[in-house]
Amino acid sequence: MEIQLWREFLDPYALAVDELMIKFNHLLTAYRKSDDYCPIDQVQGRVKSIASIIEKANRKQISLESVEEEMWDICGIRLVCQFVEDCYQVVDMIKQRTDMEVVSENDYIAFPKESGYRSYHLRILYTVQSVSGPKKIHAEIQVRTLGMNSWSTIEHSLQYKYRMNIPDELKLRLRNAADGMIATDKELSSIREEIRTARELRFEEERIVNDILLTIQNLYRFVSHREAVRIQEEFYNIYSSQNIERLRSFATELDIIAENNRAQTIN
Ligand code: 0O2
Repeated sequence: MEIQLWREFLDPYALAVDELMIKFNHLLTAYRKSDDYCPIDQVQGRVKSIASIIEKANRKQISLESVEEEMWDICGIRLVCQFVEDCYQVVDMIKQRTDMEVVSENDYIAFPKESGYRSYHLRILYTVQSVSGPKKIHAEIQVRTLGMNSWSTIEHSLQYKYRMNIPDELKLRLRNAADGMIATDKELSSIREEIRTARELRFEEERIVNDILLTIQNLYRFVSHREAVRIQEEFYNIYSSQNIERLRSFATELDIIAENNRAQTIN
């Protein structure tokens, strides 16, 4: 295929990656806005490079004419989670969506590959509106924990270095490292409530501080300079006490002051 034709061929895949990333990132933002814990920690996406498509087609003995039907990961989305439990929750969320159709799945978390690779793979059909009308394209969503992600990234670079022929001794060490990751994931799952609460508190604090700063900024236009400075100093004092309760009640008091001065901010 000529380079120009490859570009045209890959165009809808690029559109799908953009759209899917926006959708999953939107979920992340929506959860955070409502101070809820989001099972997705990071969203990544990419269109496979032409070189990588050709290399994989050779490796898997797929003819270039049938790449569109047979290669599912030209458009790839990776959803990285903190805990194994989150991965399964994310898989369920995806299956319930009406804007993508899950065609098949592979649970390499419960059943890791020989290499030690773990991840949940979903093959989906996703419709994009291309210049020539609606087009259903194949995409692969990989759902994995942060630990699985680092292992896989490292192993992937080694595969690249050794041209898919990693020496046996190194393979064994990678499998040992994968076992270590399984143990780490289990350990983290056992303290996940504590980690989740800490994280939620951090996001709540960030949100409150942002609201307070916006309101103070606004108040400068409605109250005397001296009063605004006093409020600002009080905020610095409370913030440095690292007491979320005090921060919450300060935010409430500030809202009342803003309301009385008709200086509320709209977020
Ligand atoms: P790249 O550069 O990441 O795109 P599936 O049918 O998808 O459930 P299967 O049959 O293993 O699983 O498919 P395939 O095509 O071999 O693998 C799909 C993708 O999964 C790979 O894409 C990798 O991203 C990832 N993957 C699968 N096995 C391994 C593994 O042993 N190690 C690592 N690091 N990743 C793996 P690409 O095209 O190989 O790579």
